[in-house]
Amino acid sequence: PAGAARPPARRGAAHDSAFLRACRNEPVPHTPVWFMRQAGRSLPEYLKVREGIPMLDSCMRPELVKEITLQPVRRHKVDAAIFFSDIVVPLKAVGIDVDIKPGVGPVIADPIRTRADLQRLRPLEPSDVPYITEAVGLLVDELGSTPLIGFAGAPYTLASYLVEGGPSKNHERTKAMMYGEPELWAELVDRLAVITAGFLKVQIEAGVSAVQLFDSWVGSLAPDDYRRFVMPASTRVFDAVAEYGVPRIHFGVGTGELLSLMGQVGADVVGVDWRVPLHEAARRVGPGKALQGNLDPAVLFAPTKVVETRAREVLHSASALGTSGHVFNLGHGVLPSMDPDALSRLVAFVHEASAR
Ligand code: 1CP
Repeated sequence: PAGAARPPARRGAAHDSAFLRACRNEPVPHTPVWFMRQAGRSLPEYLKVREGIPMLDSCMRPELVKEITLQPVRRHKVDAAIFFSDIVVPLKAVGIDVDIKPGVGPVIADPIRTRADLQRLRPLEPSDVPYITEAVGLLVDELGSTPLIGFAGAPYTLASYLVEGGPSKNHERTKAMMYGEPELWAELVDRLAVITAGFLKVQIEAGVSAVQLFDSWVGSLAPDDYRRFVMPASTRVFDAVAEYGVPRIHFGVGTGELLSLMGQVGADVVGVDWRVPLHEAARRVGPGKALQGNLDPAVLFAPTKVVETRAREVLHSASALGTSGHVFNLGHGVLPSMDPDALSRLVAFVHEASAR
């Protein structure tokens, strides 16, 4: 729509936050920190409010979404909130029969495997997700100067759930389509790019300050296959939201060999897992992009002294980024069995150890 590139006034309060400054490669008073999956099963207050409410139902209740999104901000004093939702919410919103089964993850009733199946993947309209617009609005009002990060799943990762029918270790059916029926694959990821871009636009129009595109499982691909089968669709997503000027973060797991390409699809900030040190990631990604990461989540199960030593090493590695920004995060999500107090201590430590 006309004027969409103008940031809504409500996003203004967070403009000078450490998180957004780091995303823009500007100097910061301290290194900002947030955690992927910071809202959720590691928090007793989350388990309490979710009791008896199925996961995807909870994503459609704005007051509940607001409460769950705020819980880790209150408890851990993180520098950014991540909107409570899931990567399969936009798929459900366009009519895909998907459920999130406890202990399993997303399960698709009728997987997408043929050309005829593609018809079910129509573009997402704002009117499909009024509860998203409402929840983002409530949160932006409440968060004030703390930025809210919106997110979506990237075409490859969404395709994997849709083609396999659920979580998968080897992505064999997905890759069989990609390698064996490249034209069908191209149309599938293109349709997913349109849905994903639509979902991010709804969140940005409603006031989120940044967006993260999760391509969690893309690390299963070789660089040449990433270039050929994934880059065009992911680029389409980033291009579609470029005009808003909000920082765009791109993250995947096991993407050491893909970091340079993942920067090229249009991200302003590249997320790095724990397998590649940040100074090496910076060399691969190239100048001008901020990095996010990358403490091994499992380190949080070690004694506090060890967590602090390892966190200091991440900060030290990031000091080689020069004028590029650093957002401290884990290399992947918080695990359900993690001690919430260890996470709170880590936030305080990162703030203290990085204070300029
Ligand atoms: O009942 C529950 O509590 C179910 C657990 C759960 C939660 C808390 C799921 C099911 N989704 C979520 C919320 C969620 N999912 C958030 C917001 C919370 C936050 O980050 O603080 C986000 C950003 C996601 C994104 C998501 N969902 C990703 C990308 C991030 C990542 O971890 O790589 C993926 C891959 C999913 C799919 C998904 N949804 C849920 C599960 C258990 C899974 C993974 C299943 C699998 O292993 O394939």
